[in-house]
Amino acid sequence: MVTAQVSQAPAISPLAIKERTGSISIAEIIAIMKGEITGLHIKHGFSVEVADEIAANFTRNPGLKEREDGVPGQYIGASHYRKHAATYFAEAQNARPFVDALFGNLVDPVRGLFDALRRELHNQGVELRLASSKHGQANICRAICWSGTGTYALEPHDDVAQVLCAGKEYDLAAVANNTVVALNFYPSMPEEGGNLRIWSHKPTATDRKSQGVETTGYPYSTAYLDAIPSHDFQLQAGDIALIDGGFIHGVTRQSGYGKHRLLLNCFFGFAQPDLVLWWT
Ligand SMILES: O=C(O)CCC(=O)C(=O)O
Ligand SMILES: [Fe+2]
Repeated sequence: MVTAQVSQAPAISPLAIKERTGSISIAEIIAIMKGEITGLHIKHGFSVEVADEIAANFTRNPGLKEREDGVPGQYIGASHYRKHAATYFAEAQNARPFVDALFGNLVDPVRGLFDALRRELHNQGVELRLASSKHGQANICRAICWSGTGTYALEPHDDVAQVLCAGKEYDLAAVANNTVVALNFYPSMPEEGGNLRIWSHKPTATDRKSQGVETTGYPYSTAYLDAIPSHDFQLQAGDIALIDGGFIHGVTRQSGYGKHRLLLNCFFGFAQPDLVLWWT
């Protein structure tokens, strides 16, 4: 008897991409939350002066740490990735003064967006708040500089597996049933490289199992992604990008020397029809 090794080609999900210059609109953010847009790139979405100041505050920040969870990078703040709720919320609390120090006396553009979205959702009868538990509350963002040295500075991954597998002590686990939106502000970018690449594929639990990334969503192999079309966001300091974090995405390596690539990142989405949670 001959047994054939059947390997299913990854399903292609079309990308709905919008790129423009200007200020971000709340309607577009809500369109991503509802799955109507996959990726939104706002060029010059926040001021370059503010971007420069945040980048300087990152470099001199005493809370700067090396990641020790298998994802190469330096960061300020907390990541819930592969952590129990008690650990995550304790880390978030400890890091809060360092996250605040990123903004110094500036008007924080991430908090500005959070407040504007909260007002609009409130008008629609929806509450927006930071994820929390008896152990504490999430921060508004984390700052990260990826340091992978292969093809990717940050390997291809999805942001949903880590939410699906968050323990029941997390209120945010329910967001995995809806769109997990990743919000990215770029205070510093290299001249070349450091693109945010998104592939036309939204993996299912079966896909993750086949790739051995059931609980992490990280990393997908280049071979797995080979035949899948992708889109590169070419970013500059002062840009904002939002994506449906369920689609596989990664960050291309920066070429040459020059400025480092710095990201402010957070996640949000509907936990219930009348509740949106926000975390890092
Ligand atoms: O650095 C980026 O542009 C994307 C970051 C990202 O995908 C993540 O933090 O999960
Ligand atoms: Fe991501």
